[in-house]
Amino acid sequence: MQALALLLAASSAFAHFTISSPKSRKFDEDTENLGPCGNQVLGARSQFPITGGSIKGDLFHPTATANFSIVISNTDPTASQFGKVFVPIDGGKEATNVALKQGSFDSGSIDLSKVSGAVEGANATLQVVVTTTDGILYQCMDVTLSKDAAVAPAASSAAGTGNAAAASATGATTTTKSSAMGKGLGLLIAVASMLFVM
Ligand SMILES: *[C@@H]1O[C@H](CO)[C@@H](O)[C@H](O)[C@H]1NC(C)=O
Ligand SMILES: *[C@@H]1O[C@H](CO)[C@@H](O)[C@H](O)[C@H]1NC(C)=O
Ligand SMILES: [Cu+2]
Repeated sequence: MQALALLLAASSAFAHFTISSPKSRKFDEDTENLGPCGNQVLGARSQFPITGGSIKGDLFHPTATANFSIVISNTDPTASQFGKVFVPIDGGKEATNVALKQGSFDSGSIDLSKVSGAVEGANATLQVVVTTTDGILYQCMDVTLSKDAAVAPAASSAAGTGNAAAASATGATTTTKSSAMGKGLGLLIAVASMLFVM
């Protein structure tokens, strides 16, 4: 039965949260709780639009709150540089304590045009800090700002709802449920085969 307890503990820590766009630094669920950036170093940069971009990801916990911050820098920002400038979403609101639900999430449309230093060609690092049942988790994305970078599809911005992140999460619930079911089934099979051995 000790093996079963271990198995259950391992499955509940699975993934925490991931970022799908823009490209994030390496994801390691075991170090995602280490700030800044889940203990990952500066990586390859992708292009991010100055206006109309968004940060997308997947949450593997029922609920969480998220802070989305940006540091305009050519080098890997230090822990104390993050959390000073939050990306403006929904017409200027700072993206702090954004409520997320399990499944896909989206920051909503980001307008960096009034952020100091956010000019064409500037390098920056975005950090998403998620507070959830197992603590505070970090993920970073290294970008180069560009007016020409592809803008997020209009559907994801959910303009006017005041909570783009929560609103867009509903659409993806089914996917998450089915993958959770898949995980549950896998666990059941693992448990069944263990009982068989015993
Ligand atoms: C998120 O930002 C808010 C507002 O600045 C701050 O009070 C809170 O401590 C931040 N949360 C984390 C986990 O950094
Ligand atoms: C941004 O970073 C890239 C390498 O990641 C570098 O080649 C480029 O010169 C930097 N841009 C600026 C404006 O410093
Ligand atoms: Cu977790």
